[in-house]
Amino acid sequence: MIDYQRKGRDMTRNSNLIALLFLGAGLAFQASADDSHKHHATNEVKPAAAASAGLTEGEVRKIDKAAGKVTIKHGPMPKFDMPAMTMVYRVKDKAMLDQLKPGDKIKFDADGVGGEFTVLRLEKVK
Ligand SMILES: [Cu+2]
Repeated sequence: MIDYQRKGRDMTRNSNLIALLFLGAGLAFQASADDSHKHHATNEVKPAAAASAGLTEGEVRKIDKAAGKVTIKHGPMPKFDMPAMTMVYRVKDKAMLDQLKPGDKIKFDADGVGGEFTVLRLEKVK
């Protein structure tokens, strides 16, 4: 039992060492990576634009009801300084997904909730 615990600690230490070794390479990779989705990581909100931005147009691509997530191909979102793209959003309430199917045109409002982009409001466009 004691031997097992010691072995576990050594393995943890080795993992940390490996993580450190790769940290430099990781940073270099990030710097050169395509930054088209950079804004997603920073979760930056521009308060001045948020109030008047209104709803964003989008099209439902994929629905994951169990996870409470929806993939939306959306137009530009000035409030997040986000260009048009396809991305996954959480939904505030899983029931919001009941009325949706892939291909539906929608208008929606989203915000950063707990570090994740979350759809707060959503309506279908007829
Ligand atoms: Cu996006």
